[in-house]
Amino acid sequence: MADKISFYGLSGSGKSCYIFAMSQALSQGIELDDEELMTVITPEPRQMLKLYKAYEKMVNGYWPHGTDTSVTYNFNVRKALELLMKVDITDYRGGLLDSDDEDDEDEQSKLFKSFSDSSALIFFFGADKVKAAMNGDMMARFNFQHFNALYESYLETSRVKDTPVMVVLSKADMLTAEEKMKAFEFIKNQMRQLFAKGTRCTVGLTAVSLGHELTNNYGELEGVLDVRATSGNLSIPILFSLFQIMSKRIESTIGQIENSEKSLYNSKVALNNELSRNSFIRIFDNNEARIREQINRCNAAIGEDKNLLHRLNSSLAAIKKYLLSGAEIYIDGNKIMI
Ligand SMILES: Nc1nc2c(ncn2[C@@H]2O[C@H](COP(=O)(O)OP(=O)(O)OP(=O)(O)O)[C@@H](O)[C@H]2O)c(=O)[nH]1
Ligand SMILES: [Mg+2]
Repeated sequence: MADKISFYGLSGSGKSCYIFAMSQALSQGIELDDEELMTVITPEPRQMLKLYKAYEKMVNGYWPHGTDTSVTYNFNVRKALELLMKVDITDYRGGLLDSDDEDDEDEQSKLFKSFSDSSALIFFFGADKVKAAMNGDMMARFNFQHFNALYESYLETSRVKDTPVMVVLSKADMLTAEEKMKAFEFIKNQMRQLFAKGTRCTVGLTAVSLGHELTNNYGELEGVLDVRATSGNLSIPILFSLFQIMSKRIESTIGQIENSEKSLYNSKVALNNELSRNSFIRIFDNNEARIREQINRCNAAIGEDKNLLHRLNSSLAAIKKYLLSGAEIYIDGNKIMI
């Protein structure tokens, strides 16, 4: 089954454009620290076409229209051609998040429910709005309150309380390096609920952009579009999510190995008991073959799981370095250093 990554952001915060650009960037693949290529590609030709067409439109100088229906994209993540995992990325229509229209209630409640089965929550804030909020714009500031309330609703309704969150400062090309640093501090301050110590949360903060000096003039795209795999931190929100999904998988694989080792131990004890039984009785009631089969099965499962664990651990190490070069990551309020 695919893991789920959910993107939330007000209308115009850049979610769809990010997905269109990311899907082009990551289909080319990124070379990780271990020199292996990681690719994120949709296995569905129609979706591939839809993503490509949207990108092509941008190349031809037009921004895509806002999203009026939420869309889920399916992606396969491969490292050196081996399928690491399948992920579904849901791009909720932005208008939904802050709509008070009664007609939107059903879809809205689906959005709120999506918190609980998502492996990572990605919050989008456009640089234009963050800049306005920093300059005192009340509505733009309210945007942060809105997300804090959204997170509160996740805490209240979700069974798991430690889903990692990445805050994405999108359209980062609108900011100078200094403004970007200030924006990071501002975001961390506005979202203390996530970034403060004692929260036990894993939280990431990154800035993404689709190019340089991009502007929107009545729908026309001007500036330099750059969706190379290593540009504009396009891979970072995805790598952050994968890092979490893989960490969880490592935990569960370790648990599986421990269980198989316990069964192996029990089977070995059973074999010893069997072999020490009276040989005359064993002619009529012999369990040796069955127990040996059990032992072989445990050994095979342990072997397979140890192989998987090794592969997951080495992929995780390769992703970690790349991730930390493009994002600030905090665990329980402490910044993780390379
Ligand atoms: N400068 C700059 N502008 C961007 C970038 N990405 C998106 N934009 C601008 O932001 C606008 C909105 O982007 P969308 O991706 O459509 O926003 P959305 O969050 O999907 O909005 P809804 O579909 O309404 O939820 C675009 O039309 C562009 O004008 C970027 O990287 N840099
Ligand atoms: Mg959209």
